[in-house]
Amino acid sequence: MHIVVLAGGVGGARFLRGVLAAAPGAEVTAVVNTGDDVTLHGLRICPDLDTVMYTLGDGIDDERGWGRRGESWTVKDELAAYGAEPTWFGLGDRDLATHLVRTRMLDAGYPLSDVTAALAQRWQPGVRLLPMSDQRVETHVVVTDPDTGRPRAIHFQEWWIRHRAALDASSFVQVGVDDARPGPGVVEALSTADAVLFAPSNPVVSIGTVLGVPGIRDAVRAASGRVVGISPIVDGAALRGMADRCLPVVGVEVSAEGVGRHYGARSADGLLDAWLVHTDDPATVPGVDVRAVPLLMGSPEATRALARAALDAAGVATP
Ligand code: FO1
Repeated sequence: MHIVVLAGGVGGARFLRGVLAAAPGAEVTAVVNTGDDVTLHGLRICPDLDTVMYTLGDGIDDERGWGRRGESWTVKDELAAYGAEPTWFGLGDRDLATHLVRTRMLDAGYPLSDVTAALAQRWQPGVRLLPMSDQRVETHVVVTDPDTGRPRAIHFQEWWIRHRAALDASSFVQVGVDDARPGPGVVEALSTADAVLFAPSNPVVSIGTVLGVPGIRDAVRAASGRVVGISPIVDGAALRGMADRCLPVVGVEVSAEGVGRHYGARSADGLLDAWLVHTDDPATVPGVDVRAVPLLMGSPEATRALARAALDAAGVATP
């Protein structure tokens, strides 16, 4: 059985852990958002790929949800002592090795997909980790500059980390997306998938960015298996991250129903065959099989149960 999961960072990584537990022995491919990627201190950093790799490789700091367990911040403090900006980015000493290896391989001419496979050799995540694209696509956020009152684009990481998404955003721009192609293996994976799952990741800047790579949306619509999404919104609020700060920017209601309608029904030029919403959080999405199940991933058992519910909605048997 071949399961393909479109995923972003923390929520996507945790959901993937549940998929592996729910379908042991299945081939699982994760198509991961790279729009959060950023170059800082001369290093290329891929937050969502690293979060998935560390989480499934058991190196993640579970409390933060990103970066390494047992991390130290000596280099970060030394950079700050030099006044080397940005000082707002959490650059961990252990994490730094990943960025150094990745940057060296990218500079040597290896595509991101090869670099990711090389890094995953160490971590053995148990899924095939595919960047959504080998071409650089970066999410930038257009905000009103507090000093000048004029619109300014800042990198998503600055908006997310430095400003905690508190600056009102007027739009998101995926810089480079027009020249991007699906990464190696992505279209093939989708065409052979018995199930395609949208993890409960940010539907705008994570899942939305993946779907924005020319060719990926059509590949999902053409997938042989059923397409099942999991709502990242419960009772009108984001479970984690700041999807509720992103949805209004693109004119989508902050509700399970709003996000489900945003993805749309595959039978009507949209993407979904089924949509999982939280118990007691009803939603009507025309043309889509909506199922109410517990969405909170508070424990490995709950996460596995959620993944089983998603695979069940995809018509895929799990043990
Ligand atoms: N998130 C934060 O809130 N603060 C940080 O300082 C931070 C650093 C960081 C470093 C490496 C990495 O892989 C992720 C990091 N994140 C941090 C999380 C990251 O910004 C988000 O996980 C994604 O970009 C959003 O999905």
